[in-house]
Amino acid sequence: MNTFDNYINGEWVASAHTSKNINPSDITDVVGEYAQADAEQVNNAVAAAKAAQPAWGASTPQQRFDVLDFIGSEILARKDELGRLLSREEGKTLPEGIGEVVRAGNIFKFFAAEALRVGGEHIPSVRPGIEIDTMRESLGVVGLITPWNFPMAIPSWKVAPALAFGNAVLLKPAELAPACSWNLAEIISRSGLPKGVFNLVMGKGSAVGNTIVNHPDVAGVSFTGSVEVGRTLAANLAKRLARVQLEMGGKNPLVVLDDADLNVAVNAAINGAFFSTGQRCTASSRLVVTEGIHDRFVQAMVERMKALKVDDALAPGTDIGPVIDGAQFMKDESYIELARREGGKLAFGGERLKREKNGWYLAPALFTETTNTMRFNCEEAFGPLAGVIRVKNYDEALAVANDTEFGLCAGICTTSLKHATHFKRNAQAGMVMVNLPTAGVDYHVPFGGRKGSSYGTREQGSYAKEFYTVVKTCYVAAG
Ligand code: UN1
Repeated sequence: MNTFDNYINGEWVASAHTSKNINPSDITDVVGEYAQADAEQVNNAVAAAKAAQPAWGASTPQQRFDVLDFIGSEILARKDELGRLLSREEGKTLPEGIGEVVRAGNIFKFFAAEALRVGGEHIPSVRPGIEIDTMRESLGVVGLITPWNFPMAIPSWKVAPALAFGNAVLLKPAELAPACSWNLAEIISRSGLPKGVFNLVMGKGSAVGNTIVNHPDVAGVSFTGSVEVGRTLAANLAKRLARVQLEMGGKNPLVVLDDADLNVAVNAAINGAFFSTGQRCTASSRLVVTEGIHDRFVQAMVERMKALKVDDALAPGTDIGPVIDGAQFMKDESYIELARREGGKLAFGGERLKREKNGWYLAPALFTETTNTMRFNCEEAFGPLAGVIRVKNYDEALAVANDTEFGLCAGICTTSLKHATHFKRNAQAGMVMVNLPTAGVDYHVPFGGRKGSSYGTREQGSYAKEFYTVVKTCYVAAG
């Protein structure tokens, strides 16, 4: 069995304990054993990062560009191999896995160029004889804690801006899918980045994550994961006045109006609710449908769902791969049971599927006759489950869409410019999609939400620098 070590201060470091990374499409297939860092190793990584950061923070934009460009180029060149590894460890289909790797490569390319664009401003003072400059400096040592559902893209969209703006990094990937981050670390180890600037510390949130969060030398933590963990993390970081950026759950509405193109709406709903096994914080889990199109929409959804192939993520033609593991599978089943108890009508799916390989296969489930106040429509399940909520008209649809404690994405399918424009302005979400799935975003624009979905500044695009830099304002008396 292959064992994969942590990467600390430019060295591969073994740990006393390891954790098995299991292929959810075939639970007899172990991807590898991944080291679990202990507190001492995390502390060593923080010390290495702290020692290495000032020099990296003072490096030229060209040096940073070259390192990030190298990483991006290698990821893109190895997209098929890394995409296959991603699908094997996470369970999304091979085209989705390769797509995610390409996205990660492009993210590094984007931030390579962002390193060249860190400018400042020159502002005349309101007082005579004084000149003012604003500039951006690195934040310092940052902790990056990432989830299993985008094991290549999310580490990349945190690591790339962190390095581009001169920070030193501790990356803690999710225990369930560390292989992509390990490969990212291996590429980084050959990129010319000075030792200590990037450290990979794998292991449990309760051990590795907590040590990072509570370490006085970690200036900020960017986290993607659950609301419960995010809340505790923010409280702990606020106590020591460290910077925090959280991306958490969603209960994203996709509104379908009477005037929608039915085919467009069904494509958006199938993709948004069920692709990547529904394991996306951007998934469309609430389908808010006006009564004139409701029955046709449900019928067309069921027809499409019958044709979806749920199987091995790596098999050609698979539309939906397995659920990540047994615990998530049981959570999905408990939400299916909850929807039934709350009076939802199961229109399709929801049962465990037997396939050639022994994996966590779940038929995507669609519930109708649900209301927005059911717990099923309030809590994020993180599985291939969706509830249809029937509404009278656009006004009710908008009110239902906004009636949630989350606010990541909101989608609408309509051919009315008036409703699309009104929805863009009035949806209480960080991202709005018109005639598109709520999930699946570009890599060069800001990503983030409102209310319980996000906390802190936006990730990605040119907005990423708000988290990874600090602004300094300099006053100079000219004469
Ligand atoms: C996407 O929908 O393309 O964890 C990205 C998540 C999000 C990323 C979604 N942070 O699902």
